Amino acid sequence: MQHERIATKVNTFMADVIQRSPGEPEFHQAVQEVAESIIPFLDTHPRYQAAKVFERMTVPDRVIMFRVVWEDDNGTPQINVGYRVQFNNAIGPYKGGFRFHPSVTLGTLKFLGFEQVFKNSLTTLPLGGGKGGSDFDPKGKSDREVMRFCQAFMTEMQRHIGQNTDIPAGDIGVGAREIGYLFGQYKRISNEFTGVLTGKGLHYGGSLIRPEATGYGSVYFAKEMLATKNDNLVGKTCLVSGSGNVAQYTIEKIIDLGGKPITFSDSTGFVHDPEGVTREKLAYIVDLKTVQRVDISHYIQHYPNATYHPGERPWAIPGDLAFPSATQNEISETDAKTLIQNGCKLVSEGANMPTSLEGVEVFRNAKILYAPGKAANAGGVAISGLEMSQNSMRLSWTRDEVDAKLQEIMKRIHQQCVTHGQEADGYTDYVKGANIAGFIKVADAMLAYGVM
Ligand code: NDP
Ligand code: 2IT
Repeated sequence: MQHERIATKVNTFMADVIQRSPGEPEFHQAVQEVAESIIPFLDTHPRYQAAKVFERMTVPDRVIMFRVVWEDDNGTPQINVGYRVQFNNAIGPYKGGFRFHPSVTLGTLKFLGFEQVFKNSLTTLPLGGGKGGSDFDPKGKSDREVMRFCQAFMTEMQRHIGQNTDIPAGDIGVGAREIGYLFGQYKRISNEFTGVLTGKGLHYGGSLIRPEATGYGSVYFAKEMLATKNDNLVGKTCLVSGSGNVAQYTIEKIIDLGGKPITFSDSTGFVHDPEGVTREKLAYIVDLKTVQRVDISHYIQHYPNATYHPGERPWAIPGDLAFPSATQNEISETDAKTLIQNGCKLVSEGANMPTSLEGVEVFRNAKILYAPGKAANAGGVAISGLEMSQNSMRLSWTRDEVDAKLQEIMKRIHQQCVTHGQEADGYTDYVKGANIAGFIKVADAMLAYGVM
């Protein structure tokens, strides 16, 4: 009965969200997952409900959308769309990455911006949430084309961001190369050297451990979850998806902590290496993806005991732990069931929303250790927050100092999830825990500001 009443409330809430944001299925999915945690919580916390704080949180503070025109190497003008979704700055300036990928739409960036608000709140740092990007595809472009695009994109973007207003960073398709071009153009136009972007190169204001932070953080979070069962990563077979920034450092930290990564993927398919990816093999993957910029099928020419599976994802390979680290909705309901049937005990999401709503239900019903991206991958933005601190202080911390802070932050995020997500039978619902903990801090700040 209680269950049905809540379901009706969630449906009514979602009908309103969908009506206000038609044609944005990923955004609806992200809101629905949070609504299922927050709406029952509001029942016992009427002051948030009376002020309609959660309803307000589903509408971005503002959306900026603009044309980006740049010249390709043949001198032909190319047109893309640029966006910045400034979702919520109740607890700090807007913070979140840029994604450059042909699939980017306003709906994609609204889902990412919405998730970012809760994630950033969980980091314990004073960071609001935002996301931006473009439908520009860096793949197959020359460095100079990428540079011209980044300069054209930043020429408009620069008027909307700033070190105390909105601090972008990287995401899919935006790595060290793109951040360099973007920061250079911002600096040129503003005539100021400030920490307006994070993920910068070490020689111009970047933080040690920022490139590693998302992947390392996701594995540290897995370590915390396993510790609640008196377990650890030693000897565990690990399924990783993706082969970009997050996947690379996830693989590295799994190796460091004694686990055995046996898969990785990209948009063309996945590789299964039953002998395990070693540090040497990882260096080869990094070279393929960031220097040669080719697909991962080349791996098996170098390591013939591995197999390449075009057009597939790694979830049918038996493994103890799963680290989805590529993109949204890469684990379907069927994939989730297969993982459980094959004995998977833990899922730590390095990617944002990699599991479909139905897949999440499968993991929660099976009561495995399942950490949603907004908790497990928050290490990246947390170290971005520490890059901002170092920029403001005009000094930089050592690798060990930043790594220690990252581990401490992941512990605190884990603790918040346990505090708000533990159920009567002792099971920790990390989805509920992350959503409620993230919500409270932002909601309390919004209440303090009155009606706006
Ligand atoms: P990268 O661009 O470095 O790597 C992305 C990886 O995912 C590549 O292997 C890419 O394959 C693959 N991929 C991208 N899109 C698709 C798709 N539609 N289908 C299949 N594979 C795809 O990005 P990151 O590693 O930075 O980001 C990975 C995930 O982690 C994203 O969900 C991102 O939002 C999330 N994240 C990133 C953070 C960061 O600090 N960078 C922080 C927190 C979360 P290919 O090379 O073929 O394109
Ligand atoms: O999804 C994410 O948290 C990121 N892409 C990182 C954002 C950031 O500001 O470092």
